[in-house]
Amino acid sequence: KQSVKLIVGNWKMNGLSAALAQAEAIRDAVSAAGQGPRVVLCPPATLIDRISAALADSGVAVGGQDCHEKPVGAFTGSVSAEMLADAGATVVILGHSERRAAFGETDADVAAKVEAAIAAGLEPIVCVGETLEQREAGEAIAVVSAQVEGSLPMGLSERDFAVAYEPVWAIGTGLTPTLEQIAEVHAAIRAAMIKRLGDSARTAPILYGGSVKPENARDILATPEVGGALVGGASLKAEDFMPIVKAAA
Ligand code: G2H
Repeated sequence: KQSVKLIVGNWKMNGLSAALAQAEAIRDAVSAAGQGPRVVLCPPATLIDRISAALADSGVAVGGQDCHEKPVGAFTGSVSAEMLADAGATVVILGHSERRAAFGETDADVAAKVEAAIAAGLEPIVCVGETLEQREAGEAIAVVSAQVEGSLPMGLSERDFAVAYEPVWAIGTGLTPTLEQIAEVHAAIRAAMIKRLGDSARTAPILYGGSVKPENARDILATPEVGGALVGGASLKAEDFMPIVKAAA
């Protein structure tokens, strides 16, 4: 029997107060749909408090998109894991390629943030993925495996977490890998997770992310070792997001 899938919406830097209505529409549609996947919405940090209040007890959880590695201190502009939890988040996306690229986050930085997240009781979703250049050089598996080993701290053993495979060239581009390519990388990620963390890493879901849409969600979610999806653009509106949620039921 398949375990329950995990569908995570990553709103990135999209969403003002008016977006609360979309979160409420997703909440209502998820509860109307009945049995389905676990659903998490990750809005900008400024909306976490309001959206988590609106989604309380609805079955749709709320997450952050990043956190600082330190619990508190003189880090102007940063948000700690405990602050996310205090605002109502139960999950946090870490090491997204946009942060690795634009903010220079290394595997070691991501691992430190994962430690901070688990110390605050958050469930981390750790992102990995190769660039187009790396894929064309035949390095995708090696790059992704090294990212898994470097970004997952030993403290994750026995904790709830997920890994998300997001090929950089598939993010926001409309391009997606073939199902065979997804299966191959997910199998390599599972092997790297077990090598790093032992048997406790056999059940943590491995999400696929990168241009997941209503049209491709069903096939991607039926691919071996795909435990769910990390959805960007198509998570902003309930009408796009709900077909993906339903494809995971
Ligand atoms: C990849 C993904 C969500 P999109 O960044 O994390 O975004 O679905 O827009 O490609």
